[in-house]
Amino acid sequence: MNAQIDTDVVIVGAGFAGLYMLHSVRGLGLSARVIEAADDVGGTWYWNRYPGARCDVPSMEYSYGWDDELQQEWEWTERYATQPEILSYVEHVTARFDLRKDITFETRVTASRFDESTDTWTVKTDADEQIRCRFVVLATGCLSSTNLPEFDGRDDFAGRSFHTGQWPHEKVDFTDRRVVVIGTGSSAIQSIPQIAAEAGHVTVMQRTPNYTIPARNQSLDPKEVKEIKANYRTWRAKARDATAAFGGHRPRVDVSAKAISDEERLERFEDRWALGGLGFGGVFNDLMLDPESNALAADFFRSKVAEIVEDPELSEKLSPDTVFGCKRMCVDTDYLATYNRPNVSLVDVSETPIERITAAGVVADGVEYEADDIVYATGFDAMTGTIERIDIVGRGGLSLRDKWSAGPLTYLGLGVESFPNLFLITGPGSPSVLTNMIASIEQHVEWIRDLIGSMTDQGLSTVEADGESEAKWVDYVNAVAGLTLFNNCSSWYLGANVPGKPRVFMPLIGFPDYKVKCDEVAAAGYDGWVLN
Ligand code: NA7
Repeated sequence: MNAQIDTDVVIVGAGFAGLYMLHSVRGLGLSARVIEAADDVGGTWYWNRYPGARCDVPSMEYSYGWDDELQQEWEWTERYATQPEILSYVEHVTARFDLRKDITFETRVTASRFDESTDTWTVKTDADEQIRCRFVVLATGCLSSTNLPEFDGRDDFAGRSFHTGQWPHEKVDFTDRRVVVIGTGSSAIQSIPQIAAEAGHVTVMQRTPNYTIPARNQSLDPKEVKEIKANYRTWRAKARDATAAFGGHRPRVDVSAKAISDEERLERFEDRWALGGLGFGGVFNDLMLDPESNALAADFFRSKVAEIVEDPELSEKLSPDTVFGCKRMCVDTDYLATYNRPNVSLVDVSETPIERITAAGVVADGVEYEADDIVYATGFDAMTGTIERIDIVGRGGLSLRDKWSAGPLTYLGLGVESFPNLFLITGPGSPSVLTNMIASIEQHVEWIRDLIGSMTDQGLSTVEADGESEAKWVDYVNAVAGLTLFNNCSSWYLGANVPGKPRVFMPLIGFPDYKVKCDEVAAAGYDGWVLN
């Protein structure tokens, strides 16, 4: 104890989570340093600059609610904000709250070791710096380590290669070029229509067709914005009571897809389809619980594909036969219709995987698809990837990688036994990616802030998840997932997209109950945590 420290808190990452954490730590009168790998703020929104990148949560909700002046003064222009607009918002917040001076850019945290004799962490960076602190907060994001499959010959390709999650800052011109896009997740679904509008030819390599709902993006109606802003706090509070921490102003639907007539069901599906966006998933209350209800939604989606895609063979290939909503639903603008263009073709790589990359292109099923550019829209080592790339060592020399070798173990998704004073924001075991991330981030930051504040007031030096509480929590997260259909596909929620990653459902389903539980834990003097 009483070891010399360089700063009270080290925060890893300068995205939405890290920036609010920094502001909150300052509010406690403590010092903090943020370490960020990029050369500027923004996190996910700094890296994902691919054409068409947009948030799939409405902009009036996908923004901070913790400062009323900020939320009153900022003007979003569209229902779904583009990546550049979100990034300028993040830059605005950074300047407005003078956050930059405590952020070290272009520096990666490589290791963090807990010293039991002094109750401090020593954080190491790739700039050969060692920072000693009391608390470490991992604000590393859930989708920040890209997944780049190890295709044979990947480095032989003579053209340009891009990953959607590490897109160049300057505009990439695809005019007249032959482009192969690998993947059909959200990043591909957003970027393919834009690339196709420019390119000579686009060949999409699809392993699994996806469910995607039209965004129906539009300019925001100033009258509607005014109404929301008049009661912004109450409006956001309602969102915090909604399952996914957004859309709280919409009435909850408490009807099973099977409880009504075929005509009424179709009408409801059509209404939600016309409204667009992720709200489609809330059309009935049992789509993720009852396989038959789920199949009805899947049938409806397939009928839409057949309606939009003119070529029946192509329409068949684009029709998923997987559980609806098991992988995160996508939200698109003109994705399916893009396949009606003469310069877009689809290669099904579900049965015969991509064989290799050559200097000239991509080989699948014995055919070489020549390309000037390859776009890897192959996703992320989600939720745990970035955390496990840091060599984190807690009590007794225990490494977090070893502790998590069979899947992540946390209490409330916020802390880990044997790793005192180390916090995760939107960590595995919390609802995170199943929610509006900003709402989840705010809830976590505020909870961590209050805990650190309370420890400071009481003169306590460590807090650590209790082993039994952690084990029960992990069982609970698994049990909740087991009640749903979320375990029935190869999603990144389960780590199934990364070869060799343990297959465990990582996020907790159910934001409002989770928030109540966190509040109860705090009110009971941090039940399930060991404080010293
Ligand atoms: P996703 O959703 O993980 O999508 C990645 C896509 O890449 C998906 O279609 C994968 O097919 C495909 N993929 C991955 N590896 C391969 C290999 N080896 N061969 C062929 N195809 C492959 O990532 P996104 O960036 O689109 O979206 C991530 C999240 O960001 C999204 O959910 C939103 O929340 C925002 P698969 O489906 O695994 O068969």
